[in-house]
Amino acid sequence: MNIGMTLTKFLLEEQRRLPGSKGNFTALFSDLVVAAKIISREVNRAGLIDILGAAGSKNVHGEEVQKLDEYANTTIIKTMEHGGHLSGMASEEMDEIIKVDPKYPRGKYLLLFDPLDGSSNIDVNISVGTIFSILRCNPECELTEKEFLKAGAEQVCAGYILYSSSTMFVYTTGHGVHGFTLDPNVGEFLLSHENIRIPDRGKIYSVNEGNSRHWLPGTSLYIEKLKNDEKNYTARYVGSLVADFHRNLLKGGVFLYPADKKSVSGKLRLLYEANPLAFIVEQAGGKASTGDKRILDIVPEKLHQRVPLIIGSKSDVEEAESFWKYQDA
Ligand code: P6P
Repeated sequence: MNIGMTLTKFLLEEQRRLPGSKGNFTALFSDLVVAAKIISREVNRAGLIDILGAAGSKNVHGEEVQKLDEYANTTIIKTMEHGGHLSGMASEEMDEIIKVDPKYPRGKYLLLFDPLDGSSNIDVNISVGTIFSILRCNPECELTEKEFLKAGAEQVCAGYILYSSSTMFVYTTGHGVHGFTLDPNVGEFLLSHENIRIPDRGKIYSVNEGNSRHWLPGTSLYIEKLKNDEKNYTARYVGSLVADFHRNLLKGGVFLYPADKKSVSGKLRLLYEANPLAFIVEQAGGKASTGDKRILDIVPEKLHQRVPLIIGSKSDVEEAESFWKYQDA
């Protein structure tokens, strides 16, 4: 592991390697890294909040204690809005887009994010994550929701922060996928996983089998096939998308949150969950689809629209897709 390589230094070196890059990214990223460190500190203290006052109450300092997903949301907005790199933001926690206050300069990017995905797991000390996606935007434009409704293929950057036994920052700008692990003693994200590649096929499948009574025929047939496969697939499902995705990215495997009779469009959000992870997985050699359409090709119609998601090792996703002709059976 290259112990001296911080995320900021790596970005500067990547920027030097990329023709025409002006370093706006590096500055934007350093603001995002600050937000990640602040959220990581709070997530890792979560178990102590009861001592300091549960969410919605006042802590020992007499301050309102926020729910962690609200805290993460506020932290990202407050850390990112004044840097001059963004024209606006969209958050899973906010119905409407967030325009940068006119007192701050507008930038040429849009940040879309799920501030703390899987936050229902935080109370039981299970990994959670922040997911983000960055799109280009004309800083002179009249900013409306329409500017955010771009196909995932137009993303210029995507990533996630996984708050787990350690805190990891994983991102792509279209030049490979790179992972950094936070050293809390140094207060820096250090390069730990350069150029992550997902195995072409894995032995892990991740799906909520509690939904099997709602599954469409193709899903049931595919999962049944995995259970009887001589490769002895194993089931792993944390219930936190970032944790399930990250494990499969490193070890290989497939995650599914398909459309079913209960969730006709799936559960996960296109713009700030499926799109960023799809960009990452394709950059790592994997695949992401709805079952019959590439995630990154979908032109969004609504900011918070949901999408069915099958994502992971290329051969596993393609095998799942081969069962989708039975979905309407
Ligand atoms: P279910 C967490 O609430 C989340 O949004 C994702 O992190 C996770 O993959 C999914 O929902 C779990 O949903 O219905 O299986 O509990």
